Amino acid sequence: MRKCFTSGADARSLVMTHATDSSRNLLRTCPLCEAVCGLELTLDSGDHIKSIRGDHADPFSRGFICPKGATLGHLDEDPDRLTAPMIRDRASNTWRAVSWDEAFGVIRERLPQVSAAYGNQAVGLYLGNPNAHTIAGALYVPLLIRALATRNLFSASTADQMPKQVSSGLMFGDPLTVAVPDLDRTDYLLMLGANPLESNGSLCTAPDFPGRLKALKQRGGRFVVVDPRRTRTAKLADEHLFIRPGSDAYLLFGIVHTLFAENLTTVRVGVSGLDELRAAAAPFTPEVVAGRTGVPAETVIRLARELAAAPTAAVYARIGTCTAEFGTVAQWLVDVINVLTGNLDSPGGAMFPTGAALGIVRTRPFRTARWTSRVRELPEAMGEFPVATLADEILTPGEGQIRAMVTVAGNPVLSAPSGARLDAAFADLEFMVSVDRYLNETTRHADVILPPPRILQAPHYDFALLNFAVHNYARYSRPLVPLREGEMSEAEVIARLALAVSGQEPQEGLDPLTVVDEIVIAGTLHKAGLSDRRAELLGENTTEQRIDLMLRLGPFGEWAGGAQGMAARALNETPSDAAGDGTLPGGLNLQVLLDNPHGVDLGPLQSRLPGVLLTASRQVELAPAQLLEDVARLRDRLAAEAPEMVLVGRRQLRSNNSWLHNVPPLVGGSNRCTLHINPEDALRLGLNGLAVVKSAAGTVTVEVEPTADIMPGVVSLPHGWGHGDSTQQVARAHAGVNANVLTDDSLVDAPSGNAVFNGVPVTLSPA
Ligand SMILES: Nc1nc2c(c(=O)[nH]1)N[C@H]1C(S)=C(S)[C@@H](COP(=O)(O)OP(=O)(O)OC[C@H]3O[C@@H](n4cnc5c(=O)[nH]c(N)nc54)[C@H](O)[C@@H]3O)O[C@H]1N2
Ligand SMILES: Nc1nc2c(c(=O)[nH]1)N[C@H]1C(S)=C(S)[C@@H](COP(=O)(O)OP(=O)(O)OC[C@H]3O[C@@H](n4cnc5c(=O)[nH]c(N)nc54)[C@H](O)[C@@H]3O)O[C@H]1N2
Ligand code: SF4
Ligand SMILES: [Mo]
Repeated sequence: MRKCFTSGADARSLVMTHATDSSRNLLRTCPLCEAVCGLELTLDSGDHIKSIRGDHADPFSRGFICPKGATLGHLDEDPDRLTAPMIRDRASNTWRAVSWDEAFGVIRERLPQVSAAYGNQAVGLYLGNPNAHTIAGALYVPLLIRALATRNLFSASTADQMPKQVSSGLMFGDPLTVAVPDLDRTDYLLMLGANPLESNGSLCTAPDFPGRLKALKQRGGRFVVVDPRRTRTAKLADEHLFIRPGSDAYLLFGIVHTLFAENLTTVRVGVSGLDELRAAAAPFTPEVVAGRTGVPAETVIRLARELAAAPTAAVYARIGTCTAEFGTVAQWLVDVINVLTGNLDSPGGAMFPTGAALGIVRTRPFRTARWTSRVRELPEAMGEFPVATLADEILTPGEGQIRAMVTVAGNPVLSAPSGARLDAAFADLEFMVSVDRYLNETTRHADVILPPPRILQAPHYDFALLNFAVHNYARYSRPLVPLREGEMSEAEVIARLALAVSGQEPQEGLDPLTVVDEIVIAGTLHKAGLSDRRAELLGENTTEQRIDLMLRLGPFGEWAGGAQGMAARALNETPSDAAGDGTLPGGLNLQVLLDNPHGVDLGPLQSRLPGVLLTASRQVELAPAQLLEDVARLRDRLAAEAPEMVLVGRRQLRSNNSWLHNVPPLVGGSNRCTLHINPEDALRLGLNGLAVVKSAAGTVTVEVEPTADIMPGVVSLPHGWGHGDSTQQVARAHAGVNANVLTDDSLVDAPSGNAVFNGVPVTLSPA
């Protein structure tokens, strides 16, 4: 077996050098956002974080760090963080800390009562964003999903990226086959509805996104931003275009129309549906879309020409375009343009990353609507219902009504549309369990809260995010601080919760985590034809052994392709790498990552078509029927009148959705919950100081902040605020308002069920 990795001897000594007599330097991946930065932390003898720096030896993040990573110590020592399980007395609405046994005992008694009385569908599950950043979320939450056996599964995905997954699923056959811009090699980047200078990127894992954009400009590339706000990213770009919120699908169709009209298409991958696509694009002339988007027709035409003429180019679109009424159509058109300009799956274009760990192996083409939700008959996507219908399912009586909820790492009262309605819905439940570090706007409705330990006590591997990385890379971090008496890893919390919801107690003398892991390991080895190799798995515990197994069976792994792949390699029939072209290093396992604690560079993105396609045609589907249906709706909508004022969101560098507002160095300054409004609008509407903002869903009163950086007719509120009743001291002192009181859960993106946060019609008046 060819080994392409450097020796880890030097690296190993760095994992734990003694900074001074009593303190030590440790390495870990930052778990807060999608940028997966390597961190170097100095801990004192009491395991207290003394300082944090970016890890300069990390081949991917190269020392980058943002204010959130740098203040992880404050988060870690937050006095309001829960350190013991909590039980709420409903009569007095008071909380008390209890033992793990007592907490699981209450769950074991109460939750099965709800499913016994009303059936499995009466228990709902909501999974929040941090599940995408934890090993517990990746490896153990699936067990909880199985244990609950409910179709009432909801997550932050339908408040976020579901449109990208549905469009990818329909075009490529697998919702996890997502193309990312080849940021480090592209000559031209068209970015819509993303602000990576504040967010550090999403569905495009790229530590130091700002530096990578500067490098693009330095090598003579061009970079254009489309956003109703002149963001920090827009200011860095060569060109910024204002766009009316919710109209990206029109702009993108205008580009597609032009590519066809001017014969600028260069399709380099196997496709089907080209003629249907051309017909669908026909009505969306640059002039027609200009009326809707506010982007002049000649600009639309120029963008199409520039994309076609650039040696390499990528279109990338994120939250601003996903959380909109035509989110899936917009995401589809992003990849359509990447195909039509010859840039899909091509270096410098939009490419499919190769995650190192074996993922879910799908064998059938993706479909949605295999079942529908009870109240609004909304289609499932990836086994989930839209979070925009969670309140309906709790509040609408009838068979299958949700009467109990489990939430894991989520705060939907602040993050889901019609947040106030969801708040009332949670208050109406008979029982609720939350796995969370905080007592917050959502978990305050729980009967039991189960807290994970300190971030430093968890191991880390980015199972989800490394599948979207702009450079192939892997990094594993062991827990930096051991669990102490009375503390439980989140993995074990979830494994025990899965037992408790089924009314089961852990078997005497058996560790539930080990039991589960052994079952998974045996099953995986069996499928790979490697049942006799159990003893070879490395790791200090069964969680690590699972990771080792996933790395070995992954595309760069020592056991890639299972017994069959290994036999073929032994016969020298195929090279020792998954790409089959001799370009990928092979031989990966956990030991390689332990020997290289700064992370392992697995090389630039490689072309992966048609191998990764799972469509029935084994071609890229350019005109999926479900999306053409929505195009008809998009066309009809051309006649609708545009509202006078609409609301969009915004992310702030020093926030992270709803849960970093209790960290003193992160709040204050520019990180405040204010309503951005164009000075012309503020003057016209007589707004200064406080304004009352009304939508179909609700009303908030908030301080206005006039700025020419937002286009006229648009106002912006960041989400995740609204901590007025919080028991978190700092958050309450910087409460802000819940933007999602204004967003409306009755509206979703039809193909994906995704929530609509952008383009919400509002009226404004002085308070
Ligand atoms: N208006 C508007 N709304 C939005 C958005 C928007 O742009 N505009 N964005 C949407 C997007 S993209 C997302 S992803 C969602 C996020 O939606 P959610 O995931 O529901 O919200 P978060 O605020 O991320 O909540 C995370 C919760 O996890 C807890 N937590 C943190 N770390 C851990 C951990 O390690 N383990 C456990 N068990 N809990 C942990 C935190 O205390 C917090 O309660 O919000 C969406 N909402
Ligand atoms: N600092 C920080 N970083 C974060 C987070 C955070 O809360 N804070 N959250 C993390 C999460 S969960 C995610 S999903 C990512 C998201 O990462 P991004 O997708 O980069 O999210 P935003 O920064 O909200 O950028 C969305 C942009 O879309 C614009 N926009 C609004 N409506 C429209 C529209 O109709 N069309 C167009 N073209 N643009 C529009 C907004 O003005 C905004 O600038 O960020 C992650 N990183
Ligand atoms: S950019 Fe994201 S991953 Fe990097 S340090 Fe900041 S929060 Fe952590
Ligand atoms: Mo997100």
